Formats: sequence, C-alpha cells, structure tokens
Amino acid sequence: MNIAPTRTTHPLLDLLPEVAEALAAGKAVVALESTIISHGMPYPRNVEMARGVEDLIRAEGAVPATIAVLGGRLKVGLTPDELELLATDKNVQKISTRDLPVTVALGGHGATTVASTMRIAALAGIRVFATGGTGGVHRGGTQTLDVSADLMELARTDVCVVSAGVKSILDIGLTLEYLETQGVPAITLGSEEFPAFYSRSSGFRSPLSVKTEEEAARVLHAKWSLGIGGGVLLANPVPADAEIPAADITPHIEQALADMDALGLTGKDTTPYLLGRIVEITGGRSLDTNIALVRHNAAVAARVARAYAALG
Ligand code: PSU
Ligand code: MN
Repeated sequence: MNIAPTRTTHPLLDLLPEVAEALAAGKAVVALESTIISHGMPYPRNVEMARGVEDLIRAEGAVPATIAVLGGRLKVGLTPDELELLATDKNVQKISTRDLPVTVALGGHGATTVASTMRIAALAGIRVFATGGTGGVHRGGTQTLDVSADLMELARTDVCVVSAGVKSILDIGLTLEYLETQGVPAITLGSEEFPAFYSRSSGFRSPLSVKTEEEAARVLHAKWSLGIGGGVLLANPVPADAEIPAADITPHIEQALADMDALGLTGKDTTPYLLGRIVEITGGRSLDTNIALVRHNAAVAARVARAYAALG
C-alpha cells in the first residue's frame, strides 16, 4: 500500500491518499482529533480506540481522517506508526488554536484539540468531525475566564462537531449560553435534553434537536447556504447501556475537581487531569463509557457526512 502523504492546495497540509481521493471525489470524510489519544486516555486503550474508530467510520461508508501536527506539518489522516507515536510519546503537546502557529513554525509535534482540529479540517475541506466531548465554560469561568477555545472555534469555523455533549466538570448552562450568543446551533440528536457526556441527562433542555442524521445534514446545508458562518455542535447522547447515570458520576466529578484544586492546576492541564482522575476514581468504568460514546459519535458522524455529501 502506498501511504506516502499527498500535498494538497495548502502548502502546510499533508493528506493521506485515502483522504485526498475521497475529498477529490466529493465522498464522505470524517475528521478525528488527536488530543483525545495523547491526553484523553491511557495507553494502550487510546491507540486501540483510535484504530477502532477509524475502522468503524470505514464500515459506515465514510473515510476517517485523524488530524495532528507532526514535524510542523498539518497531517490529515495518520499512518499506524503516527497513531502509535501520538499514543505513546510524552513529548507530544496538547495544542489548541493558540498553539498551532508556534508548533508549525518550530517544526514540532502536537496533538490537536477540538478547536485546532476544526481549523485544519476546514483547511482540508472536511465538514464533519467526531470527538468524545468538547471543551466549554469551566466551572467558576465567570471569575477565571477559563472558557475553552473550542467554543470560539465553533463560532467561526464551518465544521460540524459530533460530541456526547458537555461533561459536568464544566458549567453546562454557561456553555449553552455562550454558544447561543455566538450563533452556534447546539442540536441534540434524538432527544429533547442536552446530554452530559458520561450521562444521557444533564438537567438542561437542548436548545434545538433533530431526529435523524439526515435532518442534521440538512441543517448544515441550510446554515452554510444562508451564509451563516461557523460550526454546529451536534450532541449525541451516550448509548443507554454504556452510560454512567448522573447520580453515580456526580460525586466522582466533585472529588476530581477537589483534587485538582488541591494541586492548584489551571489552564490547559485541567481537562486532561480531570479525565485521568475520573478514570482512577471510577476504577476504569469512565474509560469504558468514554470509548463507547466516541464510537457512537463516529458512527453518527459518518452517517451525517454521507447524508451531507448526498446533498451535493
Ligand atoms: N473532553 C474529553 N476528552 C478530551 C477533551 C475534552 O472528554 O480529550 C479534549 C479535547 O481535545 C478538547 C480539549 O478539545 O480537551 C479541551 O481542552 P480545554 O478545555 O483546555 O480547551
Ligand atoms: Mn481552558
């Protein structure tokens, strides 16, 4: 198999041939982020998850494109060795939009967050992106101003992000308010309630909802046809058989937040710490849930991408 990267229109972009061919033919492509691999899950479950999700997207009739920065190049589609490097190399930094120009300029490696993955996906012409959870307004965000750059990117970059909603390590209500202000549709698939990542229920009504992936694709088409720039957050509740009910996960989240405060962590280190701590506290149960919901999001994203491609 020839897996040498193909350079497309943007001089910093390297696309795997599978991705380049699909994009040239107008076929469905689903972008995937890499911070979830390097900073979101422990080895080797992280790389198994990454490979499994790619296979699932292919089985749904779309082409996966896992995104990262390697040697300062924007990689759209990764080889098995590149996935392994992201999963194991402790020098790979978590890079958001702020960090992207530095990593490119200095020729470094970086695992991309939702925000920076959206940017690179948009440069490559990919409109649909699957992840686990997006960032949001952190608890206490009105004081700390810790608001994930994922929300700014949703406001300005034309990509649909499929996620399992917003974790209650964040302030879900403020996150939904922020998205409304920025004109970002937060749409839940198949439910009137906005989901809370580990749990199907958050206690917040979803601002908008659709019943099918086909309807979601029509929303994307309508939004961008109207000239309304920016992204769409498509929330996909965790499958019922994999969820951790809100009553069970809430005390564990509180514990993880208290442990984080005791350590004095702030900024970009908070989300990776909290995810890892919750895996420890739950004895691995949250990791099983995390993997199940990412897989579910990938399947949904593949179907949205196919429906969107069919709209022309
Ligand atoms: N939520 C998860 N898993 C993750 C992340 C969020 O359940 O891996 C990662 C994503 O890459 C997301 C980033 O874009 O954390 C948000 O970090 P911050 O809050 O620092 O913007
Ligand atoms: Mn932050």
